[in-house]
Amino acid sequence: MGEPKDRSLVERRLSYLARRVAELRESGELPTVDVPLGSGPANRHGMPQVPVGQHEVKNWPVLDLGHQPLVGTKEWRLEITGEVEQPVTLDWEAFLALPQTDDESDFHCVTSWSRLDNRWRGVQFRELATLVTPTENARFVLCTGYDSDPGSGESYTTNLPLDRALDPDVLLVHTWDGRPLAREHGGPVRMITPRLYAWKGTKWIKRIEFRAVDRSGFWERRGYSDSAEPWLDDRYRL
Ligand SMILES: Nc1nc2c(c(=O)[nH]1)N[C@H]1C(S)=C(S)[C@@H](COP(=O)(O)O)O[C@H]1N2
Ligand SMILES: [Mo]
Repeated sequence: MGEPKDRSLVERRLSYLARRVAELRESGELPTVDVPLGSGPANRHGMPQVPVGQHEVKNWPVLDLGHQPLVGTKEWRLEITGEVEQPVTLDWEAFLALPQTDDESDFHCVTSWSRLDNRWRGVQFRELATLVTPTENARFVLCTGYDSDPGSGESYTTNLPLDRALDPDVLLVHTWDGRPLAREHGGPVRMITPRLYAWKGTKWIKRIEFRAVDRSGFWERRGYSDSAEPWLDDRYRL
């Protein structure tokens, strides 16, 4: 993956995981030696490829709220808004006209399966951030999908720290393994968050809101973690 173009974004990006580990160690919540962060060879950010409490699967399970919206590329729009200088709504053509990134990364579902070495093509989240220019107040991101919970009618949403969304492997993908991303996996476009649990990656994505104040999403309001760090076993709200 190429180097990001906007230096200020890069400078603002903090090593969130290292900071959390340091904080937890300082407070005595993590031992200073032999932390069981996971197993397997180190991935490219220095963590064991299979995080603690996860196991590898070879298939690709489908998880949704019981509603898989049918969104054609003609109707699909992505609204990027909130704490930004230039809000924008992209259609399919405008989205594909942005710089495209190929990457291979892992997928860790909080229900304990991990699917390793997925081949993706899409647009880096940080490319979209550069396009809209987050204000200096922006600290969090809230994403919304085209799907909703058939029971409550509530849209799928998920929140994550902006620092983590700016990781270079956070992509809005339209292609998996050389083929268009299947509807059941969130096609035409979904987000992926390889360094956070996979629920932070909104399928059928329709809206990205930059925010000064964090706002919990669908699963986060039902007990899941706002931060969702796989190597810290950070699954549930404490
Ligand atoms: N819009 C939307 N995004 C979503 C979900 C969902 O139900 N709706 N499920 C999440 C969960 S819990 C996981 S593990 C992954 C599952 O992606 P997959 O079905 O492609 O495996 O998508 C996440 N993103
Ligand atoms: Mo999940």
